[in-house]
Amino acid sequence: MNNRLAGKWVLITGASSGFGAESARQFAHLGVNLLLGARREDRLASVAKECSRLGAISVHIHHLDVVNTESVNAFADWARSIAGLVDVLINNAGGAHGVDRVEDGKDSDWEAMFQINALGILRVTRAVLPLMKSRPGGVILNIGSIAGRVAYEGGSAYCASKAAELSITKTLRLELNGTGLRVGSIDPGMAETEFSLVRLKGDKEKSDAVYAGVMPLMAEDVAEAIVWAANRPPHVCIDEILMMCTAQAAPYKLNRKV
Ligand code: NDP
Ligand code: 8X3
Repeated sequence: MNNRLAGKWVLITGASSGFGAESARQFAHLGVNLLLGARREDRLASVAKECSRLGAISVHIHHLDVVNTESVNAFADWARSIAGLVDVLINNAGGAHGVDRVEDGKDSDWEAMFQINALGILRVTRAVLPLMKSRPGGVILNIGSIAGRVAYEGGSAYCASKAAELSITKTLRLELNGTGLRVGSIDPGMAETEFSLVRLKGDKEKSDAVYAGVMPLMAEDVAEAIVWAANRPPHVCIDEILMMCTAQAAPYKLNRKV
């Protein structure tokens, strides 16, 4: 693979686990500079250590809560003070909270999902765009989901927040036309990360059951798609990638061998 990213500045939100952490590791192999954010700074520090070992030119970490505008703006100020610019922005922070049907839904879960998955992308992009506008060839990749395209029972607010992500991505694609910046959405199906543990409020047994009898996507598979999309030549924009494990033909159509 041609490496067009060596020496570039890559900013990843939600880099403390799952797709974000694995993308950081795979970008590190290409010799980039990394700016990593999330709420769990101890986890960020371990990811940073690995990335340095794997070949990143430099790795910088900072607390980030995408729900909080002050935190997002402070993060962007920090990125400006260290790097001055950003070549690649990966809006990955996100997740699901709960599997309730609408009739039993909790305000706190609904609000968390819209805050993190939809408004979080808007806040981070607004704050980081000024660091990218002078960088034709820059890339913004937002992490969506099959859930943003196909609704399923128990997924109302998560699916809606990911549908919002896709609309935000398409809006940015239009608004940034002519700047040389590229914008795309990477939309995976079920993947084994901490996602289900968070969604099921820490219930490990239920979380393990989500992946029982299937070979789901792994963080490595999704990170490969993210890095590949970011590494295209400047005249190529990957607008959307929809990817699922072979056993999953739709969110509700899973071939389990159990
Ligand atoms: P993980 O739970 O492993 O990772 C989620 C990441 O998001 C963590 O680093 C977490 O960091 C961060 N995060 C959550 N809330 C916030 C916040 N308020 N501010 C900053 N960071 C936050 O799950 P995945 O890696 O699977 O999820 C990554 C993305 O992929 C999410 O957008 C998710 O919706 C999406 N996705 C996941 C799929 C799956 O099946 N796993 C499939 C399709 C899409 P911390 O807690 O330290 O803040
Ligand atoms: C996560 C994939 O199918 O659990 O976005 O909604 S799914």
